[in-house]
Amino acid sequence: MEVDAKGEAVAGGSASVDDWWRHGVVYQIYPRSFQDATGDGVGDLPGILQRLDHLNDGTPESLGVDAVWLSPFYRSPMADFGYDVADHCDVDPLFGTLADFDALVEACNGRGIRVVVDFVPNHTSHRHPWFLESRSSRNSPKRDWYVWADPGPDGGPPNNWLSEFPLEGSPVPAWTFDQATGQCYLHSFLAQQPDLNWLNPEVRRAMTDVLRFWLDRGVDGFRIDAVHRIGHDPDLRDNIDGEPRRDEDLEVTLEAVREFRRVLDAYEAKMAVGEVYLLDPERWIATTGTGATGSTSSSTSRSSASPGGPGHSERQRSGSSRCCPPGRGPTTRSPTTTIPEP
Ligand SMILES: [Ca+2]
Ligand SMILES: [Ca+2]
Repeated sequence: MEVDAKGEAVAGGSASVDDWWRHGVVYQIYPRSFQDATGDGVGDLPGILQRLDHLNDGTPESLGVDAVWLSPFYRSPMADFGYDVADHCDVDPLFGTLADFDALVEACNGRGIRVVVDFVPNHTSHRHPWFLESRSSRNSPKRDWYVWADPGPDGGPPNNWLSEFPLEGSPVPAWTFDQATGQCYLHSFLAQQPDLNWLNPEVRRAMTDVLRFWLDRGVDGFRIDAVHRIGHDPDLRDNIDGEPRRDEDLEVTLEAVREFRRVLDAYEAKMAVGEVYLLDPERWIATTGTGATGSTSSSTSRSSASPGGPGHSERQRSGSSRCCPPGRGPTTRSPTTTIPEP
């Protein structure tokens, strides 16, 4: 059944409601700047609620969007404007409350507007309770939820992997030394964004539970942040010129993506799209089976599509030398930085 902008059933339609994401117009909302309803100068969820007529009031006078994608509104210290998540299952007070979110979803659904939210799987905030626990001791039950390694023989980083965020044009190691436990932790982005260890099944379960949390609250899909960074070489070997990068492992990533698909398939008409930045399409096609044969498996086809979405990392990459071409891994070693205090 198709529904119109006011949520009323309409006859016909060019596509099934189940594949709304194929033909629908999706509008990104950056909550911080969209509409401030509380008068503090920062946009918020109630502000979005006030503007739904602008998005789709059922007439040609509005934008007529089919779905909104909400950039992160989760609890966060905002080191990376919300892409450093400290609680995946709550709304940051800056943006409102879970009740505000529920009200927004209900109002959107009433107009036939789907709601897509951001999912940030590669890392958490360094203030996330999981990382605080992981960091507390080498024997912590959550130690292995993140990627910890001894410093290199020279006291520098464990390997030559670099953060995606250079500092004033200079490369920054993807490792930060933690004085308390004498090891370094991996962060593909800011030091305030420690990478989760997706090789750990407990991490996979915890993060897929996050998907279920929002699906149960009525969201229609996810924009998956930096999904290509989920996996990494378990042996933490250096990147080497001319070889596939080892700080982003395609196979482990695809296992996770297939798991996301299984979670979504337990619900009706849900979708996900990845922020994917891979410069080696031949390897991608060889691994996924997509491309010439058109035999994309349902487990991946809807979950890993868009090359370089307009997410935070793309924004921050612009103006900086983001990374090397495929197989052009960085080779320089630099001293580790100091762990940011919670
Ligand atoms: Ca506000
Ligand atoms: Ca990672």
